Amino acid sequence: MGVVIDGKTLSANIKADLAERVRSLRGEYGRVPVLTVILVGDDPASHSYVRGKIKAAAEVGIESRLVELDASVGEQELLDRVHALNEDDGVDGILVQLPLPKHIDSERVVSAISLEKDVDGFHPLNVARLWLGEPCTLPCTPKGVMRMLDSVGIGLSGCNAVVVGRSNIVGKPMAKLLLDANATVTVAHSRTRDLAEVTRRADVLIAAVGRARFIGADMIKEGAVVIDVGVNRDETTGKLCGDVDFDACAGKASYITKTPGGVGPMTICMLMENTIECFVKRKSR
Ligand code: L34
Repeated sequence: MGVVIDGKTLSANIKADLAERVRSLRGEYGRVPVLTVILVGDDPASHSYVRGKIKAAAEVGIESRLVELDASVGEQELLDRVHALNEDDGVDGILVQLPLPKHIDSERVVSAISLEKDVDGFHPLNVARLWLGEPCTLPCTPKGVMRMLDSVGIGLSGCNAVVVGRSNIVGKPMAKLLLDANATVTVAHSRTRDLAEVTRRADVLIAAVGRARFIGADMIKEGAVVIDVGVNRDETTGKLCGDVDFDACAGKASYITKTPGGVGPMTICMLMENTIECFVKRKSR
């Protein structure tokens, strides 16, 4: 049985350190960091994730504000909201929970967030900086995965890392962070030929496909490190499950994460860290 990298415990430990940091920042600057989350529509998953963010902020001592907008909100109204928050000196971080309704151009909205308040690291200039190797805000999920690997001392240099999934918020930045850690990185996806043959070569496998229990035991190598980024709802049981068939893979992996209780809580925890970093950068300008 592989060792479970427990995102819940790790994130709780990191949040305790962040709370300490917020206390000292309050002393130094006379206020705590402020995070504003914009949530559009009534997608239950988005609501659940945002609740997690608001709760984590409270735990860490970050002040959070939630702007809830109807799914029918116009793009211009949303852009106006973002602009107002950009101008508000009392707001340090702005997050627009994705996905947005189809009639809204998410790229346009994300680009409207001021660079210094982009706590997700999704702004095109942050993305460019990431790929150029310049200082930037790292996207929360890949950052959290790297922290999980680091927490158990996985040596990435020279290893074969395979990322399954090529989204802008997970797959692509994940590949770049692994590359920076000197892994040999393969990005596989829905069109990859003989996917199992590719994933079986992975010393470190990152699953970010969004398909319930897609990665089975036959797709991983004995002793592989398996990180499950997926959060899916099982059609029949209604329970959350990952992209990895945990029960099938746990015996074969050396290290493995669970869903829930794995990458999700780390994503939220890294958001808290990014909010603090944006606050400090703004204050020390
Ligand atoms: N702007 N949009 C923006 N930033 C993000 O960083 C996200 N993401 C993804 C979706 N859209 C976003 C998140 O917040 C995914 N995501 C996210 C965050 C938290 C969790 C899962 C996904 C999480 O906490 N998962 C829990 C279970 C939560 C539940 O019960 O619903 C877990 O233990 O995995």
